[in-house]
Amino acid sequence: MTDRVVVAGAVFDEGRLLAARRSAPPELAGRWELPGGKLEPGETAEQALVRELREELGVEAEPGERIPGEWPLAPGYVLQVWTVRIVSGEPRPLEDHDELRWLFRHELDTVDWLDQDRPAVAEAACRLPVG
Ligand code: DCM
Repeated sequence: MTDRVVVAGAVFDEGRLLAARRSAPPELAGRWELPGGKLEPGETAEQALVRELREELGVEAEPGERIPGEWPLAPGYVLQVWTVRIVSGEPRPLEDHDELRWLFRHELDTVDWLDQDRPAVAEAACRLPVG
């Protein structure tokens, strides 16, 4: 059976990457992730990403390129990541998160990323300016 896709955004702004701290479920709460969520039936990954970032952060986002790779989550789910540019709005933790942080490349290790997000964060880091 094909794995279900969870899409997440590597949201870049002014040389920083957006990190979001999960507030639920209890086993993931307090860990940091690239914001996103599950595809709904009939959605493309890009559509799901735009919807999720609107719901979770209150921003209008524009997906850019897919970050190469695909990472296993809970059985039956895989994580795919796209670079994202915010078209309008200032991200706020409206749903699923209780804190957001913009991190420069040298700050990426200062939050406790979900294990499954770490390879994607490392790939995203390559797209940030050094410093
Ligand atoms: N998930 C993840 N990493 C992300 C986004 C989501 O591991 N960057 C996981 C957490 C959930 C599932 O995917 O188990 C669905 O996410 P959500 O609850 O946000 O829809």
